[in-house]
Amino acid sequence: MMKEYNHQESEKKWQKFWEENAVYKTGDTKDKKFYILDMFPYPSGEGLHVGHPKGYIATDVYSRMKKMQGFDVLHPMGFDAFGLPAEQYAIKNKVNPAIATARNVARYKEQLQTLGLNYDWEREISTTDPEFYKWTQWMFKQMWKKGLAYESYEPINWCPSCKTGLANEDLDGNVCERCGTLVEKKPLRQWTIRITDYADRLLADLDKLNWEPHIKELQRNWIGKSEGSEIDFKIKAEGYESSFTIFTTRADTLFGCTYTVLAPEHPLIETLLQKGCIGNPEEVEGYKQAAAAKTDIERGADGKEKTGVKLEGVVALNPVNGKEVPMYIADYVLSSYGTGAIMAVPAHDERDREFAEKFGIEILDMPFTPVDEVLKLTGGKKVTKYKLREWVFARQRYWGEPFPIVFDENHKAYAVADSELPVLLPPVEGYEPTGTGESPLAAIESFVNVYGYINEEGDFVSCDKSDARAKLFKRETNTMPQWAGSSWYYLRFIDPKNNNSFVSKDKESKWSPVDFYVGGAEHATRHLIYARFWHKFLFDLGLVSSDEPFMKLQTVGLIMAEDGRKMSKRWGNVVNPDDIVREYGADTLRLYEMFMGPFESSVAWSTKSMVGSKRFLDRVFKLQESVQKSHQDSSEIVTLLHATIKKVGEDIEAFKFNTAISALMILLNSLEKEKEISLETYKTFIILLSPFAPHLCEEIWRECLQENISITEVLWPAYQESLLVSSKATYAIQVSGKLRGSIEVSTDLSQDEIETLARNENNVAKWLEGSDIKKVIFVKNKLINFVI
Ligand code: ANZ
Repeated sequence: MMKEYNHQESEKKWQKFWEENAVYKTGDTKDKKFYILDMFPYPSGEGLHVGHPKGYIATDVYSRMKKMQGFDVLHPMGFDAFGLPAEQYAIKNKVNPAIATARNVARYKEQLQTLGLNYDWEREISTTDPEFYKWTQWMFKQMWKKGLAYESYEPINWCPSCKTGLANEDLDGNVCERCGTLVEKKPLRQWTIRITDYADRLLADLDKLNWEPHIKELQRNWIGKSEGSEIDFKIKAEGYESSFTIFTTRADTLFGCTYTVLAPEHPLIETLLQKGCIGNPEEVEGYKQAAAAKTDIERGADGKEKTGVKLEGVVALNPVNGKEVPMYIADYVLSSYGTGAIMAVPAHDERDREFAEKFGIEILDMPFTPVDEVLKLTGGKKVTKYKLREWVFARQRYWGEPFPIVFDENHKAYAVADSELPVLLPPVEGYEPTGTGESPLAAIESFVNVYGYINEEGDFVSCDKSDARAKLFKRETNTMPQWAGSSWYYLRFIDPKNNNSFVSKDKESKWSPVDFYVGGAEHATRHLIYARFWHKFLFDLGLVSSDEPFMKLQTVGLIMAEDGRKMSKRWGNVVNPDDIVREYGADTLRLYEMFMGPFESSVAWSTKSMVGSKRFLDRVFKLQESVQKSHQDSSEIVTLLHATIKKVGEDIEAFKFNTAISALMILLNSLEKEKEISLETYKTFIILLSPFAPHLCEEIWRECLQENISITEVLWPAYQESLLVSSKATYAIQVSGKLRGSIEVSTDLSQDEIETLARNENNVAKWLEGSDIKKVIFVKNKLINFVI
């Protein structure tokens, strides 16, 4: 009598075995490499729920197969532990963020390890580790030296609840993406990075990338390239001559321009007010102040009632015909876009029409004039504008990387010398944000005040106060945003312990770029833009060998709760992976999450279906009872086996895990019908299943089949083309009579098996999601219709 499989015992045993035998150490002997990466998590205090590891399991399955296919595989994991979430957790729970982070990282890691994920933990990194952020600071310094990073004082988005300035990317509409509070505009001293210098390349190079089209589209829109013209308008005012430049994408409509608008922040308004040219200064001042409190998103929103004030006493001259047109200030014109001034053509522009109707301005429908003609006539020029804004890079918060910058008594900035890096984040008593626009670091004198001198390279070097060269400098006290470390962390995994550079040239050229990157779609216009920009900057310095960091990208569909809502503590519908692992095993969880539905779709968790995965694994274990060493399999079995090898390999490659698993289920059904099966066939089956259920398969491999190397080290089986099915049929798949897909299958398959395959076809699965199948109409070799 065969002994039962005990997942609790086996899973622990094999995890220990794998660790002791370092089977997950990154290989460095093969001529083929594969770098597969998960977007690393920030370790929140709540630990993982079953939704989090879906992507991790997928990269794990994929990387196991790649390794068995003879690649050196790099599959690392780390923690993005700086930033607001970690800090807020710390404040709420009244524990120092450093301590909370260490605790949360340990907890995350333990949870990930119980899932049997094959990360090379020797390469673990955390963005909060001084040995890591030393390089973040070093890279910022390079940007500063190149003039790409600069200090600025413009009004930026300010979250009154998080008490910090935010980048455009940190907003969700006009609220803070973190806490949902309406953001304000606030002038603030800050650090800014000229990401727009890279706008063109960020846009053009999207074409090189094997990314999902909708993610590329999100980036295209975020960058928002617009080709248009800049044209100068002269103004006529009492005792003052001047002009302003407008940006338009429709220079051909210039003859229809009946008024012009300046953004409330436009510098010309201030000048006109000071010169006393404006007849209604109080009204204009009042409008300016009201506009300052609104965000760009609020101001630019479609359908919002237009407001504005006419500038009395001044007019603009239309440069094509010298016609006088009135000037307004109105907040629908944004100072941050184009030139902050427009020519308004109410006959052709919806927003201008609404404004003109409200203010009783003439609407003049004139024939179009070719753009080139307009530009000869007016001296205007063609220009390109972007929606992408410069990257607001400073946060007035404690838990982030300090800047490698000091100031002298005249507020002249210097970068600190490389030998002074890292600039350590000092331990503090109170890390709550101050709300004053200063970070809590500003209150720590021992951090702020530092004696030193400027060396020959122009960098700051600290020295003792008594040193003859010593002068007092003040450190920058803002910290970097959460997105800093994650903009380059993938490079550090390649060479995590290097003290001389962030990555060695040799190792970088072997492993970079990341071949396959897997993570949440919510990063499309944040992390994925920042990291691409950062990488291009390093490329321009000759520090990395590719100009794009992530060649292929796959986003992960959410796992919803059983009630169809998002899993959240708030709804009390969270499923904890620890409970599932204990009761059903990590392999069951892994297999189930890969089988739930198409990888990119969001699917609701179902404990009942998960139990089905457990039953499947039990059947695989039991199948060994029918293994006969000398048995010859029938030709049908051999054919099916080879078709399965092909399908599982191709489907894992394409991240179609659910259909790879259904192919294994079909094979199991057929093998179970045989009285005996050959050892070779059983072994092949176990190898194909092992990326999904590594513990069970290792147990069978080593204990039951008495093999002497780990299953993680065996070669992936190859199929023989000549043994693949010759007779195939194509089924049209309908859902309630509407064609939703098709599949090609072997004619040897049973109706049940074909139905399983059809149900899991990606598009069909989407249409069936959440519905009960009332009836199945099956026409052999032709059609399956699921009636819902
Ligand atoms: C005259 C005109 C006539 C315009 C027409 C459009 C249609 P995109 O495509 O988004 O780049 N505009 C320019 N700068 C602006 C600013 N700072 N704030 C708000 N609106 C601004 O849009 C460019 C068009 O948006 C420009 O072309 C300008 O209006 C307006 F039939 O000029 B247009």
